[in-house]
Amino acid sequence: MTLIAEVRLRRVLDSRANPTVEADVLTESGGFGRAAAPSGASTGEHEAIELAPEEAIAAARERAVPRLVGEVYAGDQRSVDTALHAADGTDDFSEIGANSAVAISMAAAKAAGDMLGAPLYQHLGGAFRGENFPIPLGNVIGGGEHAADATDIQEFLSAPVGAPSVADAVFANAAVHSEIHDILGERGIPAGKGDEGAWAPSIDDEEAFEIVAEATETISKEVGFEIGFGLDVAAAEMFAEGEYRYSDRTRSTDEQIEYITDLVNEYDLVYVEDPLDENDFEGFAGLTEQVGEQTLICGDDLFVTNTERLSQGLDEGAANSILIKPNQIGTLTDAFDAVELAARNGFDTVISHRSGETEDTTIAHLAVATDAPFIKTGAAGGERTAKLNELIRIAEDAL
Ligand code: 2PG
Ligand code: MG
Repeated sequence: MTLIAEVRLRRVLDSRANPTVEADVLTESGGFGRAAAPSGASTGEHEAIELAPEEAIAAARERAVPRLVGEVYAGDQRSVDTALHAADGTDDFSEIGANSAVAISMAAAKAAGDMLGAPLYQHLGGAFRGENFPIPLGNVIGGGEHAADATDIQEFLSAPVGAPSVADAVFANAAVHSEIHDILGERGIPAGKGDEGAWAPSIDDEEAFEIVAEATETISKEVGFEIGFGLDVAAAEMFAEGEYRYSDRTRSTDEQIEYITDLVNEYDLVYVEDPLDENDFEGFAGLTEQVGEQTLICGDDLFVTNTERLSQGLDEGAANSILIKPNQIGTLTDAFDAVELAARNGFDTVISHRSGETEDTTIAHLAVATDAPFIKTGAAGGERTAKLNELIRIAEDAL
């Protein structure tokens, strides 16, 4: 094991053309790792704090870098991340910024893998992974906070659950994305794309359900394996003063639970993320009781990759799966702890991108390393395909 020799931090562009933090970590033996922080738009209220990149970089240079250089072994991830927490001193990374923390944490892991001559997924735990590969959930139509004047529901996700390989799954999602473009064209509906590369037409949710059901069915027949679909409702974004505000109506919590239950039954949804407000553990538990046997109810803004919030969810039976976003919690160690707690308790894990992304591929490795059943990383767009193509390469290498 060799010590961290240098940490470099800079501002680079993300997919929304906003600045974000990129970190390089170099080790004394010549290992090199580079990683960039992603950034959310529909962020959870309980997430670790992202600072303005310049501020995060200045604070990390002053407080974190001296605790890492010459002090910590790059391959000892827990020590790297403990040093980041110590440098920050708060419980939400509000001093050095979760964006600086996560970039350094991921870059250190990459430097350690490089030093060992191992791909990142192997360094992060590939030796303990099973025979499965993560199924990519591909955002094909969306709106919410990711596009103006589009659907209320944030993401309609193609889910190729019957795909025989990662590559088949990736290409199936791309085919669904393209089929939807054709259907929109036939209907005379113009559509640009939202932040994650999904089509963002000016249609209501009902029409989006019709179109996605038709497209997944068509492509499923074409490829010869099952393609279902799911949702990220991102319900916290439409929750105000105790009710869910859709474009055409409002729903009470009970009505929202009934609505989602009906959708699960009508469309055989395989996945529903954040169907209720981020503080409504009770509502999540009620819905999970109704449909938890037949679909995944996933907590994103509800859990924010945080083991304390996940523990509460486990106690209350709220959801049956968790979204994992390293930047929500600030370090890889914290993200791994959440994965482990979830897996030990029978929750499925979904490793996820953010709406603001870079060409960084760490989450593809993280999904394989942790044997996650799902990865949510879009269907189209360079910053999304960077992860999907990396999954294809990893599969060729290891699965
Ligand atoms: C989500 C994410 C990613 P954002 O809500 O799951 O799809 O969006 O990064 O904007 O929080
Ligand atoms: Mg979400």
